[in-house]
Amino acid sequence: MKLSFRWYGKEDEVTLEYIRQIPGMQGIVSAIYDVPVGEVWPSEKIQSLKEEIEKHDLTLTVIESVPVHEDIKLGLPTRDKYIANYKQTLKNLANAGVGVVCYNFMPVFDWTRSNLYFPLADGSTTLIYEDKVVEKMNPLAEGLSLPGWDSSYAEGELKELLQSYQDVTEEMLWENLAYFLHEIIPVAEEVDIKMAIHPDDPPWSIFGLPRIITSEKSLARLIDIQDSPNNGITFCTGSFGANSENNLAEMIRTYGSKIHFAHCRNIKRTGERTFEESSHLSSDGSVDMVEVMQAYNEIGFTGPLRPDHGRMIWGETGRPGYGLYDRALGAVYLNGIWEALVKTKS
Ligand code: DNO
Repeated sequence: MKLSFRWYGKEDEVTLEYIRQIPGMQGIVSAIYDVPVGEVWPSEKIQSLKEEIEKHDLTLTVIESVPVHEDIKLGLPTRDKYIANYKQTLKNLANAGVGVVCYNFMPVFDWTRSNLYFPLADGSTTLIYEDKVVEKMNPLAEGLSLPGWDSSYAEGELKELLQSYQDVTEEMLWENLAYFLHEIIPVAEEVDIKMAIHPDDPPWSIFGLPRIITSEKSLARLIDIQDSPNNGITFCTGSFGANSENNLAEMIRTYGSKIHFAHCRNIKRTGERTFEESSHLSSDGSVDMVEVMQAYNEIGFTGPLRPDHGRMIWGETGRPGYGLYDRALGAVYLNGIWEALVKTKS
């Protein structure tokens, strides 16, 4: 595996200098953040991102993410224009040597939590999800915004968008995903980019919106749509792990060749559809990280792997889930497990 770390570009308080100092760190996971969703990413911007990263002796291993325009997810006639742009972005990324592109197919909202600053007993704070609280949240209320959410909607636009999803069923969302993949995957094959869909987080419907990438069954269906080495998965243990029915290690073994990007995050399930994001340590959460890493080791995983959200520890403040300290501890822990596995094997 290639140990990697997410970096939000030059605005990120967690700098490339700091990331470089994490033992074993090799790759950077990033994106172009100032191009509106649906437009083509210009080659110059991609090139300068790559150069900036390489100046710090790191490599751009994954794009997380090239966002999918809502018209594509809704299956509107305008989708073809956005799909054509998406293809061009893939070509531009391939020209810069990018090999893996992460994306998701969650309607409107990306990852969702009910509290971003939940105090843990050890004095750190973390992200938590409680379904009962989310059920009562109004995504249209002023001021409600989460770090993964697109906040560029003009007044009234979000309301309209939510209304357009009213009659979109899970089955329709699958059809729209299939349409997108039939268009995109041949281009990904041609330019040698591995597409890696991120599971829905949490892996169930929220705010009445359909969500489809939630379980082993969804992965089977995804692969079935277009069985190509370029049609793959970002395997996120935190997302799938929120549902105890998902057997993570088994899923890794089954879908191994389709996993192009690994997110290793721990969560502690604290009730029905309720969880806290714990440190990466197995005994702190519900995900057995050794089992997970063992499965990756068994399948001979050589792709990028990154620690995921961290708690806020040691007084750090910043982007929820994406501070430096706890993610760095996660990276070192994962790398330690990996080293032990590799050495035991040989
Ligand atoms: C959260 C992330 C997600 C992820 C997207 C991928 O921390 O894992 O925001 O980047 O869903 O498209």
